[in-house]
Amino acid sequence: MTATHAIKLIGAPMDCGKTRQGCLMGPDAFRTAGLASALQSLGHTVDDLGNVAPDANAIAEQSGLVALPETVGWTTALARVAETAMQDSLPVFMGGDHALSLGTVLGVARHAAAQDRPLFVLWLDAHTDFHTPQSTSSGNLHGTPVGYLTGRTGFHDFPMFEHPVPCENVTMLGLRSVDAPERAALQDTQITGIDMRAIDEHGIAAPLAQFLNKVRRANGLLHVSLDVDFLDPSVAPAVGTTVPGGATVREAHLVMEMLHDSALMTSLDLVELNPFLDERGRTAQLMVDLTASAFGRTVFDRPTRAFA
Ligand code: NNH
Ligand code: MN
Ligand code: MN
Ligand code: MN
Repeated sequence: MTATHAIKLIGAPMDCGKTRQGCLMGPDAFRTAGLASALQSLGHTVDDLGNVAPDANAIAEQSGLVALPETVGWTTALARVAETAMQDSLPVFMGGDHALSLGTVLGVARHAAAQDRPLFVLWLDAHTDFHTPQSTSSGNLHGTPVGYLTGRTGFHDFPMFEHPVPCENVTMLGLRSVDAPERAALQDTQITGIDMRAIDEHGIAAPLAQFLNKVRRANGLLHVSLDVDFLDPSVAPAVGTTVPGGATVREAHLVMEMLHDSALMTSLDLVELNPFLDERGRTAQLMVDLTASAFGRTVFDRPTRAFA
């Protein structure tokens, strides 16, 4: 009864969303760790489209921002690829740093608008990534995609985000590093932010179930963005911005298993994997295993009779 998907793997070796380099090797690490065969073995059709390259543009560098023109070039290219892929598949974007979500969600949102369906976003991350190009103090544009996709002002160098995702359609899980300007801006929004303390106290399943019910009731599309630093650095060291106290292996798998059971996910980003920082490929392997969970892998087929 499990639905099979036509999955498109799309490499986005984007590395300009921050200064520390290495995420450009992400797509090949996902390939080497066996992402395609893991998904195929679950019965899905998998097509690896290779890697996207950024568009050229005439935007000028801007002091205080890291690689603005290149980031805009990736945004326009990825939005186009994402919108096209959504027409006949479930795209999995293999990053690349989190700035790639500026483009992927733009394209997904265009598709959702054309289908006249609401878009929901699940952000799995230590960080809220709610900056604007004005509010960021690091200048790292990987800290801005949620600001962009919810329609915050200040993104005038980027393509217009025509159909912003309503804040009440965004849920973040795993938070434990939020900058003061982000915190202040988030106060005035309906974004649901579940931090690690809330997960410690109440578990990760309840807020996720609540969010998934909301997506289902609205007949929404669901974009999931998985930042490696959602995970605790002890199990996922291959990321430039480690923050202690992250999700455990089981918490992360449970999220993915619930996503699979819901059958609601329509697109997925795998971001911030920096293979240069990995230990014998363990982070890449965990990310592949988590993705497999989101597409139906279980360790044990439960007898439906006993659990019905
Ligand atoms: N908020 C910080 C910044 O804007 C950190 C963002 N880094 C991330 N986001 N890794 O997921 O620079
Ligand atoms: Mn992020
Ligand atoms: Mn992060
Ligand atoms: Mn910041």
